[in-house]
Amino acid sequence: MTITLYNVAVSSYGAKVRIILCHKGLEWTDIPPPDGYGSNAYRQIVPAGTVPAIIHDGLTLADSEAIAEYLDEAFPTPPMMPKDIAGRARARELSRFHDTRLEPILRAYFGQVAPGGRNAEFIAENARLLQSRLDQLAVMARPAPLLTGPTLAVADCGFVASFAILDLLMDCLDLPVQMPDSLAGYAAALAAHPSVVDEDARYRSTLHDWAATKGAL
Ligand SMILES: N[C@@H](CCC(=O)N[C@@H](CS)C(=O)NCC(=O)O)C(=O)O
Repeated sequence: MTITLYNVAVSSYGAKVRIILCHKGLEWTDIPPPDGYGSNAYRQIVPAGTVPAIIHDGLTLADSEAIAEYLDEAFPTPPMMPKDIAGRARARELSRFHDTRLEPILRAYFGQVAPGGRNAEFIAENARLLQSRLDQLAVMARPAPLLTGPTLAVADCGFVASFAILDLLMDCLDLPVQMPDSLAGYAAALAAHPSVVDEDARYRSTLHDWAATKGAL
C-alpha cells in the first residue's frame, strides 16, 4: 500500500521523512497540503496543520518523529533504531535535541536571510546560542561515523537538512560560528550516505533557490 506524504519542498522535517522512506525502499507520493500548511482545508485532513504528515493504511499521522518511529515499526527492514533499550533512548535524546534545541535556533534566522530584514544584534546573539547548541551536541554525540554507529538511524535523518541550512546561513550571514570537528566529520559522513545523497542535493538546491528569491545570493 502506497504512502501519501504531505510536504513542502523547503520543509526540513519533510526531508527527514523522505530520507527514511528512501532508506527503507518504500514507494510514496508527495503532495502539497491543500491551500498550504496550517490552512483550514489542510486541518480537515491533518488536524495539527503541520507538514510533514503521512497517510498510510488508514492512519493519518503528523510530526516527523512520530512518523519516523511509525515507519520503522511498520517497515522494520532495514532497522533504523538501535536494538538495545539504552541505545534507543540515547538515539531519541539526540533526535529530540535536534528538533527542540538545534532546529529552532536555525529557523529563527529565516527572517534574516533577506538583506533588507537583517538585525545585526539578533544575528550575533542567536549565533552565540547556535554555537553553544553545537558545542553541546558535540559532547552528547559520538559519531561512529553516524550517530548510532555505522548504519543510518532515525536520529541521523533530521540533521541532514539542518546541516544544509547551517551551511546556507554561514554563507549568507557570515555567522561567527565554528562547527566542532567531530560534527564536521559527522556531517560529511552523513551527506555521503547512499540513502542521503539525493535528498541532500535536492534540499540544498531548494534552499539555494529560496535564498535567491530573498535576494540573499
Ligand atoms: N515537530 C514537527 C514540526 C513540523 C513543522 O514545524 N513544520 C512546519 C513547516 S517546516 C509547519 O508545518 N508549520 C505550520 C504551522 O506551524 O502551522 C515535526 O517534526 O513534524
